[in-house]
Amino acid sequence: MNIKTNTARARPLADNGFAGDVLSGLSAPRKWLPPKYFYDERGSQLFEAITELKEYYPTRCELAILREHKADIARVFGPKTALIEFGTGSTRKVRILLDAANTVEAYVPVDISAEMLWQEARQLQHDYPRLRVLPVAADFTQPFRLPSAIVGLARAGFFPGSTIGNFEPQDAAAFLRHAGRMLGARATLVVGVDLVKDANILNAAYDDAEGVTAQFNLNLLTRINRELSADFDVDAFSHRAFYNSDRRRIEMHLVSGRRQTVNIAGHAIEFARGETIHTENSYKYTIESFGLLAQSAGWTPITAWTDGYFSVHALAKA
Ligand code: AVI
Repeated sequence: MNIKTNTARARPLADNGFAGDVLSGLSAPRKWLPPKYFYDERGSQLFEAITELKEYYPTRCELAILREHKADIARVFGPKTALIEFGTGSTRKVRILLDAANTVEAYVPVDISAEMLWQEARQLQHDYPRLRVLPVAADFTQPFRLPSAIVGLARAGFFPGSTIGNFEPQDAAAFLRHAGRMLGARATLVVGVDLVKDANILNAAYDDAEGVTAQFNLNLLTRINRELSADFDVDAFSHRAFYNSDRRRIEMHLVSGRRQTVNIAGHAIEFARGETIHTENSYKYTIESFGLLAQSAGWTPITAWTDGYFSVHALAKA
């Protein structure tokens, strides 16, 4: 056990979600932190910067696939459709589909970060005045209430960005099942999925020459320092990312450069030299392996568009 409690200053582990998750992850035999905590304001800016890097191909490839096949993708939706986007950050990708799909009558962006959601929704409503834009501030991985204004419309889901790759495969299947329940019978779902490829390309995408991904990873420690009164010496940790070909995933870790003790919310966490905190997995699929995953979750693969690097899948309810 490498967590010690200073009872005078310790706060209970279940104090709040962030503190509880950090302390339980860092007290596990193999230390880990949930990747959802990357995205504070600075982390979101750094992720945007990652999407512009020459090494980070997924965003560029997905945008190009959406542009090239937008008419075919739009045909999957059918007449009088409500398009529901799970985890909308920016609306850059959905705009490509909206421009091609004149059968989409309502757009429901769902995101936990309410401020960005309202801002993007307001701008989209301004740019698409005939579309009903109905934002829902919610955790898209949990059941949420869809707006009553979409009653009577067909439902299509949109989950771009290969965010599904950040879920463990069984959680990805659970998410697809949940999306199926939320969307209902005869629904369709368009999902962006990154593909298995040469390890050198994958390694470079997650360990770029400018060190932006390193800053993104290390920012998690800065956030813990700020929000949980911790004393991580951020310079004493370094970024490590590599493709684990057995598990078909990129792993990101933060490596302790020396033996050290870090205090977090009154708890002392010991690090050996070289010990790592596992901060993210980014699973890669083949067209076939993702199709099988979708089938196991009650969806029928209809079409997949790909450039060999990235893929966009259309699924229909089985
Ligand atoms: C958000 N997600 C799909 C990114 C990915 O590629 O797994 C997060 C990321 N982590 C490092 N670079 C990008």
